[in-house]
Amino acid sequence: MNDFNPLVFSGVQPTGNLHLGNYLGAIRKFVALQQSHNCIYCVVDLHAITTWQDPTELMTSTREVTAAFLASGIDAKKHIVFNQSRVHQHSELAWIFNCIARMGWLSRMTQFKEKAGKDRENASVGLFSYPTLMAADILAYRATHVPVGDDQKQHLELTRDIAQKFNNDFSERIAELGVGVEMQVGDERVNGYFPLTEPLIEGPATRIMSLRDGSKKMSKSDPSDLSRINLTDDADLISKKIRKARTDPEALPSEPAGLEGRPEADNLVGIFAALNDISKEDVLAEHGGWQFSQFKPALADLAVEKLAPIAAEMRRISGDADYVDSVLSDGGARAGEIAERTLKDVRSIAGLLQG
Ligand code: AQP
Repeated sequence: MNDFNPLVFSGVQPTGNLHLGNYLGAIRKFVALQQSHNCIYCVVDLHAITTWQDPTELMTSTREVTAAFLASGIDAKKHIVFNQSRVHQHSELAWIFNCIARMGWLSRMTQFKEKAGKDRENASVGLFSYPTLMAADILAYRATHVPVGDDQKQHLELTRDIAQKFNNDFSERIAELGVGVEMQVGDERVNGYFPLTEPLIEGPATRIMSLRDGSKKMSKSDPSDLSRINLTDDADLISKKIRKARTDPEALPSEPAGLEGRPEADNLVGIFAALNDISKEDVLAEHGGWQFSQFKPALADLAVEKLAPIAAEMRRISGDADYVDSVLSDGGARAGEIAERTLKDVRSIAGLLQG
């Protein structure tokens, strides 16, 4: 635990269709955390351009993710919603972190290996250094908690490594300037400028898998649209995708242990649990022994019931681009003030002369 004021930060990339994995793994948690924390939610357009994006589509997607945040229940007045590129301090801090992070640390990032694929020489430098920008997103606000899906766990560990190295490398300077905060690290109380941010990864939906292949995560970039439920899909399409979802021939077990070795069944039970805010145990207590021919229609009804109102609200909000832009601009101004306070300290800590 650290002694920083609790603050939640997270981001979503505007890289195409938002899907059920993004919603259950991230956005729905963002909504819940608003009750207990101050929250900053960011549409990370600078992350998106680490792979090629058509500029017009990028602007549309940025507004669409913002509309999804608002339609899901994020309160942009009480909390902060903005797009990353408006707050230049993210890029400035990312550069400083590029000089803190080690090549070896970034070389171990599995997401880079997956996204770059075999043609690594041709990947952008930005894709390689993506995790240092993510660390900057979080630490520009000295955020203490980050709700994310399971796939981001390694990046969060890197964020902690960067924070710790910065705190160690500049410990004397931080103490001299009196800008540190006392925090617990292992058995010790230490003084540091950046918190060691905690990931919030829990519940039945930390990794929603593809509907076509239970070994792959549901993803925006999967070429098969049948692999994912998009937040904009209508009721018929949601039902069709669930009907066509790959399963095995067995009935559902009555306890979670019976889902072992059955990734597709496990995934559908996890989705049902997450949509209903109950555990997998509860789902199986009620539906154990059911064939998929019975369970899939029940899941489709539930998914439509939960997602249709969000899709309708998203369409309504997306239709008013001026309103969406005003939310982002207001959020960007408020985020920029906080980030600038951090950067002022960081420039002094690092010895970068100003003014
Ligand atoms: N399948 C998933 N299950 C649970 N959570 C997920 N997230 C993504 N996929 C799943 C979480 O959604 C948040 C936003 O993700 P992102 O758009 O910033 O990046 P991503 O993880 O790269 O998302 P995609 O959909 O998989 O995009 P592509 O195909 O471009 O790689 C994050 O918190 C993420 O964990």
